[in-house]
Amino acid sequence: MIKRLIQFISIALFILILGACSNSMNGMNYNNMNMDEEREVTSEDTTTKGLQQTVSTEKIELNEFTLVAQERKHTLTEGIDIQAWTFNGSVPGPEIRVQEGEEVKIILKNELKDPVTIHWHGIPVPNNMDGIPGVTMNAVQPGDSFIYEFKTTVPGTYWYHSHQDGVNQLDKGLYGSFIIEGKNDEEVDKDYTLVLDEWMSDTDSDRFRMGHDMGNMYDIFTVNGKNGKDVLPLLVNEGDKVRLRLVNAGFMSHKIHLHGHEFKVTGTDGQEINDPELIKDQLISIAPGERYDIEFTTDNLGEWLLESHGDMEGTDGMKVPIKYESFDGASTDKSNQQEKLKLFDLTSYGKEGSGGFTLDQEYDLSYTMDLNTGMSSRGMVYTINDKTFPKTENIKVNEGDLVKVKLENNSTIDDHPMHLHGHFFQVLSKNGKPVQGSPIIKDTLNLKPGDEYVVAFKADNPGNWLFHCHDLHHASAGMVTQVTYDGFKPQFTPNPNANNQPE
Ligand SMILES: [Cu+2]
Repeated sequence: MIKRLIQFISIALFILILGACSNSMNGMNYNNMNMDEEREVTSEDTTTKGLQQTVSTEKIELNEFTLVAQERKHTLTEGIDIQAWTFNGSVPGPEIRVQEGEEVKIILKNELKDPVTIHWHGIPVPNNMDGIPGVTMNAVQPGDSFIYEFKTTVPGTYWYHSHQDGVNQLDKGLYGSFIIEGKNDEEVDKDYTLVLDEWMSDTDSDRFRMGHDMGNMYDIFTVNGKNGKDVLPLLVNEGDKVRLRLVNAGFMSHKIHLHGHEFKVTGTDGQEINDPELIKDQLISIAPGERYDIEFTTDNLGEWLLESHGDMEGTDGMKVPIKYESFDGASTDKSNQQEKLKLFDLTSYGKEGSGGFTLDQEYDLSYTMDLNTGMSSRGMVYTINDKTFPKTENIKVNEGDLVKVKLENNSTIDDHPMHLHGHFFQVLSKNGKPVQGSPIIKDTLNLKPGDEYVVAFKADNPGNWLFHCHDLHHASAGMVTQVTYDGFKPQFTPNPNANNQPE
């Protein structure tokens, strides 16, 4: 209660400070938002004038291709045009589909006026391919190119996004899905990828000035870049086995409800769940950076919704119709987005198996990460062990170390979806209770306020790797650390003129 009060007073103070220095917004690390650039998210704006319209998201199934970062005008729904930053002219960027074990070569070409990079979220690439400006490479300057090359070792659902000034560049649309199809993947009839995100209709309001944690400045929710009635339906036939790959590219969690069908959660963050059972009418809460794969059989002729639940302003616009092609009647399914259904619990789902780690085994290293919210003279900060990046203490490892990390969210109102680069970790316990059911292997783990998790990983990929919150408002305001390998030397020289902004 006292903590809550302190937090409330902190936020109130923060608003006062903001009000007093609204013209110096650019000088603040918090949000790091350029008001002029952000103002484009209104329908009558002139900043989209002269820009080419976005194209629909293409599927790339090659192992060598080019991604061009470029500015476009994008229509979220009729009447709402935004100035978007895109890969290959679409929001999301191309859906990349490659096979397990392939060598891929991706040329990033930057046609924007700001530097960019690409990070392959969740894919354990070599460190120099991880796309972190100032940590693994220099940001790719306007007009320049960079070649990424790596092997697709672990099949699953991943995504890619710029890691330069991410809080702004992801907000503008610089992301896409990356699917590695496995040799032993179960055959399905339909395989759809759904990328979730949020946008702002009005960035000039008081609500915007109050910042991310006061009310909600994101009021337009999208699936594959489209809102409301413009969301493309999923077409199915009776008897189809359907796989949906849900990817959250936004900065908010979304609770997704599949209507009319039983389903299984078959994977998360690119890793299979052991022997998942059928469930129904449970909400899959998907946090920023996370992925969930679900599968169902189309045994209920009609037209159904896959919809977001909750009472946020944007919730209403995040609905995907599922249409049986042979159905020509009127849909009887209705939205029930306000209904508080059971939340899917990953920590007691599927069958036990070996994930490689146990709570009581020996570890070479143990770390604790105390995640918290605080105030500084610059405004709100998000801390790891009371420090903000780049002053946070690194998690120092030797190659081969078995590392145990206890994560504690001591913020009173903020979720922290923590993402580790270059490695998967196994989730061993939640709030002191060992994980039941299937082993949980992830790269992004959401901590609600008060949550405490113990995770473990093997230091098997030498480099300097970010470990950070994927609410990038929190990352840009401090919640970033690194896992660093003893003796590792990056293969690039940081260029002080590259404007590297890793968080
Ligand atoms: Cu956070």
